[in-house]
This record gives sequence, structure tokens and C-alpha cells, in this order.
Amino acid sequence: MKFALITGVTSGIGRATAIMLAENNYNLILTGRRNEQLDALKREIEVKYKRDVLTLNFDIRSKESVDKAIDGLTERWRKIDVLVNNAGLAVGLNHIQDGDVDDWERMIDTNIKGLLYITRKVAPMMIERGKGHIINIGSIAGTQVYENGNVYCASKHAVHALSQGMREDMLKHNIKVTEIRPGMVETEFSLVRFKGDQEKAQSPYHGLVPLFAEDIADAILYVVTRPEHVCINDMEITPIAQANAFYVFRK
Ligand code: NDP
Ligand code: 8X3
Repeated sequence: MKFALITGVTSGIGRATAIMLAENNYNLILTGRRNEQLDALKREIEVKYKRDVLTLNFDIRSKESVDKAIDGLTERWRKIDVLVNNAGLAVGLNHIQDGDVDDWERMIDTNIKGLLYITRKVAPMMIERGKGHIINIGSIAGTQVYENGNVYCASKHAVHALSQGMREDMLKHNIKVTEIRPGMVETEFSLVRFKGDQEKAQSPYHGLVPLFAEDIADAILYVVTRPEHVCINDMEITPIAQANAFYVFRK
């Protein structure tokens, strides 16, 4: 039985990953801010898959909260085999001169600093055990920059750089680092980006079949089930109707 810690499981990719790893014999540490969804997912997994689940309810932007939650883990839960750095968001879609500084801070604090806070606490536990696997959920926005995407793209470029840096730093510790860069995935992502505007949130998916959260969970399952000596470094995944951040084919 293995242990995985997944950040941001209250919806989308994180939730689908929790379910898929539970189906595949993982006990889980699940984190997010919405406690009701966290509790419901814990119950679902315990009842349906008979796995042990620990929920940690904190805002990943708070270093104090991250430290307190991870420092509070008992010995059993400190044996983390897989860390999925998934929690993240895009807020707003504006030219740089019109950007909302609060939106920028939310993206930078969550996508970059939050990922760093968690990794800083979990990586030493993996190093102590001489094994582990860190999976960073980046984005196609981590290697490509589109108009209005400025700060979100910058935050995911940081995840791309950090993934490469972590892989180098973790090399002698036998710890795998994988970056997964999805294109368009239908989750709550667009609803958050467009601040609750349902109509705008649906617009990216008109006339095409997007990826679903389960498609990314499936990729995560693939990378964690490779033989010990194999590390999948990078994966870029788009729906068949999306070539990259710029070209999309709509019917
Ligand atoms: P969702 O909005 O459905 O899920 C995002 C998750 O992140 C939620 O569980 C949310 O939980 C959590 N989260 C956000 N902010 C915080 C915070 N401050 N502290 C703790 N948890 C937080 O979107 P996705 O599932 O699509 O997004 C998951 C990851 O995938 C993100 O990193 C995103 O950038 C990336 N991605 C998404 C793509 C897409 O098209 N959907 C494409 C490429 C990458 P809660 O609100 O309860 O805290
Ligand atoms: C989400 C994909 O293209 O909206 O990271 O930036 S995109």
C-alpha cells in the first residue's frame, strides 16, 4: 500500500486523481480549502475503495498553514510516496496594463509559492526514505504565452523551470520529478478564471471535445506505475482539437 498527497482535490483534476489513485491501492492525504467537498470525497473513497484518507484543510498560500499541517502528520502519514502539486488557478484574462494586481498575487501565491511551500516540507521526507515521486501540474501555458495570459503563463513558466530544477536537485536522492502540462481541461478552472461567469466559462469548450479531469488523472496513474528505474520527465497533453495554446479546431 502506498501513500500519496494531492493538493487541491475539491474539484477537477485533483479530485479525479484522488479517485483514480484510491482505485489503485493508494492511501491518501487530500488538501483543499473547501471543507465540505474534502469531507465528502474522504467518505466516498473510504466507503467505495476502503482506503485510508486524511484530509488537511488549508490555504496553500499560507506558509504557516502549510507548515502546521505537514508538521502535524504522524509517522504513518509521513511516508509519502507520491506528491501531486495540483492546486492552482488562473484569475482574470486581461492585457497587462489592465490587469488586477490582486488577481496576479493570487496566481503567483498559489501556483508558485504554494507549490514551493508544500514541496519544501515533503521533499525532505522523501529524501529521508531515499525514494519518492513529485508530480507538478504545469500547463501548456508553461512553455507558450498567449495574449492576455501574461501572469498565469508566467506562473506556469515558473512551474516548468522549477520542475527541471527539482529533477536536477533530486537526482542523487532517487526521487522522480514529472511535469504534466495539460491543454484545455473542462473543470472549474474557467469558472474561476472568469470569476463565476458561467457563460464565459463555457466558451472555451464550444464546438470541441475538451479533455476531462480523468484524462489527466489517467496520465498521473501512468507515470506513477512505471518501473522503479523509469522517470517520465514531461508530458504535454491536449484534446485532439487543440494543437497548442494558439490553434484550436471548432466544429
Ligand atoms: P479546478 O478549479 O477544478 O481545481 C483547482 C483546485 O485547486 C481546487 O481543488 C481548489 O480547491 C484548489 N486550490 C485553488 N487555490 C487554492 C489555495 N489557495 N489553497 C488550496 N487549494 C487551492 O481546476 P483544475 O482541476 O483544472 O486545476 C488543477 C490544476 O491544473 C491547476 O494547477 C491548473 O492551473 C492546472 N491546469 C488546468 C487546466 C485546465 O484547462 N483546466 C489546463 C492546464 C493546467 P479549493 O478552492 O477548495 O481550495
Ligand atoms: C490552462 C490551459 O491554455 O487556458 O492552463 O492556459 S490555458
